[in-house]
Amino acid sequence: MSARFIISAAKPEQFPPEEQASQRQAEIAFLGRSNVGKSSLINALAGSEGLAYTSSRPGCTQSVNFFQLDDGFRFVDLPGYGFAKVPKHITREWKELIESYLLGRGSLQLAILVLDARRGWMEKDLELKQWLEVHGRPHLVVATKIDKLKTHKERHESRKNLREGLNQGELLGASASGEILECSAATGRGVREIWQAISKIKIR
Ligand SMILES: Nc1nc2c(ncn2[C@@H]2O[C@H](COP(=O)(O)OP(=O)(O)O)[C@@H](O)[C@H]2O)c(=O)[nH]1
Ligand SMILES: [Mg+2]
Repeated sequence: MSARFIISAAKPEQFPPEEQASQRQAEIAFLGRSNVGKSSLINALAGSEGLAYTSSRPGCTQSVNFFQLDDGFRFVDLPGYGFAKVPKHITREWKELIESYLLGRGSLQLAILVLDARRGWMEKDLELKQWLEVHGRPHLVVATKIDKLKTHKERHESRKNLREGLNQGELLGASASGEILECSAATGRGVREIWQAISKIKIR
């Protein structure tokens, strides 16, 4: 599969035009904290390393990056949240940018909420999940970097935490339903299962 970069949008006016809602232009957006591995996951799914910019330095991407896949989907790399060093006014801009995308984008078919399998749910992740539910946006939760869990015990603990975090999130208003897919962008594990889940979405 080949994929190409379309545009890096710092404001909503720069989002590429939406075509008719059809399989060809369905957009899949990637959301999550800075540094969890959103861009790496995009590259793994697209099968092209170096497509989306990845960095070990958190808080780099403050814009919305669009990628066109040759099978018709568009991937949208949303800027990460929860990075403490970002000044307040930037956080506000981030919120406006992300909300205008998530609320206004007709071609958005699926939001993939990316978590770090080692860290599990943070409050911001649960808030976002709830927000997606309130606004009726279909979403899928993916726990990445599972290659960092070396032992059986660590993997077991991680799964337990992810499940329990979701139950806890119910108290905050997010529903505990929905499965959590595991993957590693480093080894490619779980990538096929994410594609299977993507291809099951009904294009609206
Ligand atoms: N071991 C491992 N490292 C990963 C994985 N995914 C991302 N990383 C690393 O985590 C850091 C942040 O990744 P990036 O994709 O830029 O995160 P983003 O800020 O969410 O887009 C980079 O140093 C990546 O190489 C993974 O599945 N396994
Ligand atoms: Mg990124």
